[in-house]
Amino acid sequence: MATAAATMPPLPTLSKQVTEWVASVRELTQADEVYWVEGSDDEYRHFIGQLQQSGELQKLNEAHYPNCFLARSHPSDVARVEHLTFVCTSKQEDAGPNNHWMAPAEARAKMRGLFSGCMKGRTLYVVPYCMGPIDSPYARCGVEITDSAYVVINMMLMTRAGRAALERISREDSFVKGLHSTGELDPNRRFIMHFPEDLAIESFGSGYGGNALLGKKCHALRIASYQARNEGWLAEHMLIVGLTSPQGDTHYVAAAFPSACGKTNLAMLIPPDSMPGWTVTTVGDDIAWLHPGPDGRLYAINPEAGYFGVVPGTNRKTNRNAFEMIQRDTLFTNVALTADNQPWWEGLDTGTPVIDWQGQPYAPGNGPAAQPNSRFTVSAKRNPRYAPEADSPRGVPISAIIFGGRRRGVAPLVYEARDWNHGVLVGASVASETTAAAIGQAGVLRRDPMAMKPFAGYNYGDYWSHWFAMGQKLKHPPKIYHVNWFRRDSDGKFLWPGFGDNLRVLDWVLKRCSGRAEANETAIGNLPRPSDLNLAGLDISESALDELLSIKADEWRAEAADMAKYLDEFGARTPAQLRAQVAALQQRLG
Ligand code: SAT
Ligand code: MN
Repeated sequence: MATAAATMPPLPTLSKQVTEWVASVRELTQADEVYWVEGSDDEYRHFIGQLQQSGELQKLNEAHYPNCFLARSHPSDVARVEHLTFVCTSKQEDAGPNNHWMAPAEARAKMRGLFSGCMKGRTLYVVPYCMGPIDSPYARCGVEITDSAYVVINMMLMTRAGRAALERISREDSFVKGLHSTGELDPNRRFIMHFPEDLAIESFGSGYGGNALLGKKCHALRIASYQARNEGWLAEHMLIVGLTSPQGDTHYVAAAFPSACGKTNLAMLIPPDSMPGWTVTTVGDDIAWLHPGPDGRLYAINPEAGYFGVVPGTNRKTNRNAFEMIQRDTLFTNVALTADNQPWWEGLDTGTPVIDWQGQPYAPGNGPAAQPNSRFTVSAKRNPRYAPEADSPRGVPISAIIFGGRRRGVAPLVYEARDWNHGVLVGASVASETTAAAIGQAGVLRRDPMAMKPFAGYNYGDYWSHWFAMGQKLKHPPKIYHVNWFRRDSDGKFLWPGFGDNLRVLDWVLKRCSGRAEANETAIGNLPRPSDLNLAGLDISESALDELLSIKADEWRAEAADMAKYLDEFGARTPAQLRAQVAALQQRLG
């Protein structure tokens, strides 16, 4: 990697749009040097070496965690910042009450001030990347300019970054422009701005995850959801999992849950011993781009190429695949350390922390040893159950869509929507307790329709209309479900074991999809009876099952009324069809 040579764009056919934009950013930021990322393994190793030298990365115990490194972020910069994240459309109502809005001119001026001269004495890295298989018509490209080498190596793991992406960009001459600087990490000078009408993102003052790896939430969800609406597809906060039954048929399921609610665990599920013969493979763990296919079914690609997963709680029992996956070639951010320099986190059943996530001697009085939103970054190829179809340019056909949240009450273990249009209400009704994935109080119940509250790049009212319109385009739409793995009893104990045992619910879902399972028709949708679920080998009480698989009409009447009130926030943009679905639900509830 010769930095001097890298000031020259590497392709003779390089799009002028890219070179002119890079030149203008260089002028604005006053960067000393420009480096174009090629995407090679040698280059990755070089960046790792550079970050070790600067002290930004620390090598972990090579015998136990080969090629693994630890990064510590600033203690005030450990999660997404929803209150500092803006969608800057020309008209405020296009961003909707679900987004913070700023007028584009005002936002651009503010960001110009912040970016002005901010890379003096530093290198500007140009990261061309492709979201999705490089040869897929569904994939979309972007270029992230950043002054953080940590961001570069994360983008190299999380996306298809480098020369191949730049070649595609030069061919298509259309890409998302993402500009990022870590700035001074001052929370008062931190903004994540989106300009969907210009396919542009500007992010300043954070080096963390969804704030800084612009291919992820900023591009693949906020900008892409806006593009998807115009172009007739969906960009969703969904994992994609492949399930092969003991009989040998394979189905793909997409599932939306809010951040830190177990998407990675479901995407990498290990079947319980009492369900032999099942094979579970991962297509994606966080984001799905869904397109109507030529056969009238819905096809999904995972735009990402790696996982940025929550570390705490990961162990051999909760997620053996993820646990094994992060034993090598992994970047850890904000975990604790043992005396022999191994990473440590809450929920790991071995070892003792001696250094906490902030680099201080561990003292239990100071809170958890690992930051609750500490993360691993690892290439998807390291997943022992990486689906071979994950790189397919046409995507995988989706049999069922599952929505879910973290709710101690009200929502049963699982229920099935009556049809696609009712499913739009089921998705729109997701409510979930907040988690450590965003700055703010955790454990507060909030509405999070389709698990997209922080990520829908336009007005939710228009977004629901788009969901209804998508149903019209599908001759064979997936069935839609809602699950809740987090239901608790009156003592606060979880009623359902979760993790691998969630396959029992997926088994019922797939049987329903092929007309091989019964259900109990209720006002909210179809629920399995205990006898409809495979419960072999599961130690669960009858009363727990009863609570998990029943609904209380008064709770649901209150829920429906609350939903109706929530929809009022979106005024005339709320589709009449969605109001009609709520009214029909209320009528069924009596
Ligand atoms: O920080 S990220 O947005 O990348 C992770 C998450 O919150 O889902
Ligand atoms: Mn996510």
